[in-house]
Amino acid sequence: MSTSLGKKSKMKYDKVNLSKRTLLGLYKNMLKPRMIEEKMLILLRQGKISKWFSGIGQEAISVGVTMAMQEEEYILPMHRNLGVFTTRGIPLFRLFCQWQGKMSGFTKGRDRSFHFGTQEYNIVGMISHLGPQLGVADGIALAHKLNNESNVTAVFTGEGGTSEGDFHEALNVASVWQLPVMFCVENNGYGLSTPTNEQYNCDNIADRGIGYGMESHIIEGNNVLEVYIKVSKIAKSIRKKPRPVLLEFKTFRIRGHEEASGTKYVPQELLDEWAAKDPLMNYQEFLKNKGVLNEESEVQIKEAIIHEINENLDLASKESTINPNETYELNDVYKKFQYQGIRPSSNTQELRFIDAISQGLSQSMERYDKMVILGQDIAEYGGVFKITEGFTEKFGKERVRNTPICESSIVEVAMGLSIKGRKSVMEMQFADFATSGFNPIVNYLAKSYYRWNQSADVVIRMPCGGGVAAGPFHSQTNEAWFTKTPGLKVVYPAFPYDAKGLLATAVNDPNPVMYFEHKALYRSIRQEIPTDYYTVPFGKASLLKEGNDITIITYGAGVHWALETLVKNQHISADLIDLRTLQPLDEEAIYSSVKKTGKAIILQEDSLFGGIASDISAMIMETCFEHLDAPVKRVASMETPIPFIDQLEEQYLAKGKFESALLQLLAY
Ligand SMILES: Cc1ncc(C[n+]2csc(CCOP(=O)(O)OP(=O)(O)O)c2C)c(N)n1
Repeated sequence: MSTSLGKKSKMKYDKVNLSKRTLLGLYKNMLKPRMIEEKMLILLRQGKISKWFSGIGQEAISVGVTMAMQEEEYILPMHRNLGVFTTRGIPLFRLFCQWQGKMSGFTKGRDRSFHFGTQEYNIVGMISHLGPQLGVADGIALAHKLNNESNVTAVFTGEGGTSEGDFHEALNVASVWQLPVMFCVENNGYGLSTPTNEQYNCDNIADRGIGYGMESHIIEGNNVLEVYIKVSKIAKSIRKKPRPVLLEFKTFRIRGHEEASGTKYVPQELLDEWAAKDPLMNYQEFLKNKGVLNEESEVQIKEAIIHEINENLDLASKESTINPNETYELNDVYKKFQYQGIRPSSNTQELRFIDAISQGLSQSMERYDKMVILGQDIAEYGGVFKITEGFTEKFGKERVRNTPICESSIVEVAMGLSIKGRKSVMEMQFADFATSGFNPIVNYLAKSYYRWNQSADVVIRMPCGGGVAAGPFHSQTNEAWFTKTPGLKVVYPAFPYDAKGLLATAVNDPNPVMYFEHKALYRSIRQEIPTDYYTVPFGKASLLKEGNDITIITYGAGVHWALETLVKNQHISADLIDLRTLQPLDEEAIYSSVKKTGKAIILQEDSLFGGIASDISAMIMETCFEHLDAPVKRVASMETPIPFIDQLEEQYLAKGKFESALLQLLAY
């Protein structure tokens, strides 16, 4: 053991009424991560591992909290919480494989260090962005609450992470919904090089509890008995009376942020002061004074741990390195989904686009009695577009949940629900506001299955699009932000029939689906559609018109613009392809049509650069070059933000440019 007590210890352990077994258990559980870390520091110096975030000096928190939890309860740890993983009994072989990027780790070499979760041990690891897991803990806790399970969820963050919006959003949501979560803040003095007085401006982070209407406690984080006893008591009381509690653990980061960055910026007195409060050495001394531990048993315990470390490290090092295989990687981006075609019944009714979405959503809620809908103003008010009108009467407020204005947190809650096996549909009030939930969508939902095979069974409904004189923040069609991100599916219907059937499939699919619904179509497009439940497959475009001279490829409102143009120009013989889903994309439908017609025009409502039209154009060029009689043409909106007033919006939108571009290409 390299850490010494420095000055004489000031740590006080109150008289406790714990069994010898528990006292020793706490000791062994703290000793193991300490000894693993000391070994890792050696390997790091030898260049055998790439990075290490040390939790030395903070083990009492990981261990005390984990031992206060029940096995079936979820813990969401951070990068310094090795003690959570070891106390939960994860085999060291698997941990070492994880850090070495081997197949027997938890992410098949796809993610590093503690960035993984495991349902087997009820642990959900962090993503680099620190804050998002706080909201994920809310989602897990919500599922427990809805299931009437009296479980607590514990989630960790550093004091640096509390400055992120995710922290505020997650605590606020947990308080409003009274979710059984312990928010564990490890206040270790520094966030990378930033001291606490440059991070927040209040005495204690626990003081913020009052602002959230939440009980909070300050706990001496280096005193394992205090951590274990207090957290056990709090967890027990949460199980009886579900509610969130904010816990601030006072501790110190004794080593650098990560090993390469050092501690030069930390005053030596502080390091000395906290070295004297080392949680392990002090506790070891206490156990010896109490007669629970002696020199001989100490040596025995350490030898057993050294043996376990060396044996497993040896095994992990012998495992062969990953053999890259493209197909294998690609097959793990999305969870396998066996599409079940459910045919529509013969009963039909004429519905507007908006009613078809509402009916589809309602039928999915009937089909999945655990499915939850989340969104702003969606309960009694029925949503700003009235899609969920009448839903609370039908499904209850527990399943049709009004949320505070916190898009990030709600995406994270949806992720947490998925971890607990519940489907959810989130209504983004306007697609534009996805920016406020962007991080968890593209980093958490999208990457989770690839990273540790945890699917995000979430649909995000995105009311989008222009032509409604709503200006730059209520009119965007931002599908390109998501088609660019592997792991997401993107759906964009143009007709009531497809809207209803594709929404059913989106809910059935266990992968995260961005479901775009164009606001201008809501009340303007009607269709006779089946009344009962049915599905429409992803990745199958619809050929709306058949012709020989040109292929028009579009989706969403673009489909209706193209139809209008063709009605006006009856002489044009065109294939009109409505893509319906952008990810997966029906490449076959595009290629076979272009090979037949020899000309392709792609119409997209979004501004041109970086939109999906560019990719489709490149794909046609790469695949159908020999069949082309003209350059592929893209028609899109102007390269400006979308303006408010009619005249400017009309000028902006691609609609006005389509006809002339089409005629020009035909004449080429
Ligand atoms: C969104 C985001 N911003 C910045 C970082 C870089 N970063 C990683 S850890 C860290 C410090 C975190 O401090 P704290 O939350 O106090 O935890 P500690 O490392 O002290 O345990 C920073 C700035 C990041 N990973 N994510």
